[in-house]
Amino acid sequence: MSELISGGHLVAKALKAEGVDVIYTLCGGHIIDIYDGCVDEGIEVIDVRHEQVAAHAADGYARITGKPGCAVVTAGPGTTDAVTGVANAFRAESPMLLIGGQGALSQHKMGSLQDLPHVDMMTPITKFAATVPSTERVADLVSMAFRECYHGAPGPSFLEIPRDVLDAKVPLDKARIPASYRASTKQAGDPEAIERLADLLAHSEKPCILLGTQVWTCRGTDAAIDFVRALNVPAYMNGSGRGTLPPGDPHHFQLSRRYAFTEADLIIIVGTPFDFRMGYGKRLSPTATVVQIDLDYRTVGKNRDIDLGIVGDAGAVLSAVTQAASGRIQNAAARRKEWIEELRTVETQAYAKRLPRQHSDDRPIDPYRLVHEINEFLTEDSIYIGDGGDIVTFSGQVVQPKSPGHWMDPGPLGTLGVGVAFAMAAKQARPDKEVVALFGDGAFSLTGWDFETMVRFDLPFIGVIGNNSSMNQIRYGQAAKYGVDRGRIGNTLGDVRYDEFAKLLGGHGEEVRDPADIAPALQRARESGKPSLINVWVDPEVYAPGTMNQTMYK
Ligand SMILES: Cc1ncc(C[n+]2csc(CCOP(=O)(O)OP(=O)(O)O)c2C)c(N)n1
Ligand SMILES: [Mg+2]
Repeated sequence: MSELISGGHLVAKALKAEGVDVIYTLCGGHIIDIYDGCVDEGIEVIDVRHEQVAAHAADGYARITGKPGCAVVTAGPGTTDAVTGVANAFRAESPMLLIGGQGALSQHKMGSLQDLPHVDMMTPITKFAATVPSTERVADLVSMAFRECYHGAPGPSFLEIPRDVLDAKVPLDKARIPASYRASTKQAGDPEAIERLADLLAHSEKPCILLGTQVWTCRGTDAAIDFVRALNVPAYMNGSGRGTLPPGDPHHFQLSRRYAFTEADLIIIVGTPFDFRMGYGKRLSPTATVVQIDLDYRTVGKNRDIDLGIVGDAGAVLSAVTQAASGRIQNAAARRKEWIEELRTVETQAYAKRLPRQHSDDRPIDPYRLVHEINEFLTEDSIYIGDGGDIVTFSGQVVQPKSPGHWMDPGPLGTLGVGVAFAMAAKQARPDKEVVALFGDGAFSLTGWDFETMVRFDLPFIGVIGNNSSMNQIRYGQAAKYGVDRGRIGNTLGDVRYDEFAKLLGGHGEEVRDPADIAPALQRARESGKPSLINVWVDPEVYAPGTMNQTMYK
């Protein structure tokens, strides 16, 4: 007779087949058999303090490793707690699998402990959500859920496994355990469209390209670099696409984006939707030729008319275009010298205008000074994470990751509380890297208890709290609308010593009030080799330009 195997052990085998080597979890009686399977398969179990963190960590793991992340949570409140993390991954196009427990099938609709309609709840925020109907199908459905994560633009999947299905044992030879079940996802785009884009590039005097999140998702960094260099195209980067080119690269531009989008004759948007971050496409010159490249057919041409749309993998498409254009581009590329110089002038002027703020000696500390110090502190091996409101808006302008894939922000859901989870996943997946996270005090408080998990698993990172004792990004809008007094309702936080909190939990902590102390404190945190929090008191009366313009609502 064939060996018997339980559902939890089948989950672990399927995770192993997918290459997943860690799960993020918070325990519950419904899911413990999965842990037992993980022991056999050598899969690490990282147990966190809140299920939201488990789901964000799975999202972060996917971003860092290029493999799907996995979070395992118990039925009912375990699963509802994880909803925000799944939703964040959904908007950020991050492939992850959430496995939720469920009451036994034999007690279906009887009011079992922690029973909820999880699949109904998860359906609108996942690419795939299903119940595993039998123990034999456990591994089959896990691999199906992973495959669904990669259909079009990636995203999360959800599976609930009823307790009796998970705990039951079936003969190993009756269980389907897929081992090879995925097609290549690298579509190079329609060859005719590639030719057209090559032609547009050959005739363009003032092209520019925006390298979005999918450039990193598709691991298209080298292709993007070849493209901008071979064709001499200035590049802007957003989301996880930041860092595709290093700061100082002749094709790296950031502060002149609005100017470029107004003046360019050809704008190529790669792997980022026309959502609020792009002003829904409204901020692009109406006379420019606009080309959009995306993994998802549904994203191309949405919210704004385009001249050419290409569905495909960012790296594969850009490589094909570079190849198609080489040979016919020589003069065209040389002609762009002036355009590049024009943008560089705009860029340099914008930088010079801000520099005094970045060097400000003010007390309380000007947030520009804080983010400037952080930017100076980052090395090629620092993964930077931003988690907060106004303080992170400042950092978006000033902090430049030095390497591809070294920038993490929540993405278009704008979820506060991703920071500790992303730090956890980044450090665990890439112990050779340094992790630097900037938090708003409001954002940190949402999921900050998981600092303890970082201590417990010995995952050192450098955490900085831009502490203004407020939910400042919201306060600005309230004060503008209702006046300064009424503008203080619902957005005030205490003067909390997050450095003491870090020490209480076994980490390193320091408080900074003087801007000259920021750099030495960062250095000491680096040398401490511990999870750390530097509590930097920043001026609550200073707001980022993006917050003052309320651009996120426009
Ligand atoms: C989970 C979640 N809740 C609420 C919001 C709305 N929100 C956006 S910015 C912000 C203030 C954040 O405060 P903090 O992290 O201290 O940053 P600050 O703006 O003060 O620099 C809030 C509450 C959100 N984006 N996410
Ligand atoms: Mg704050």
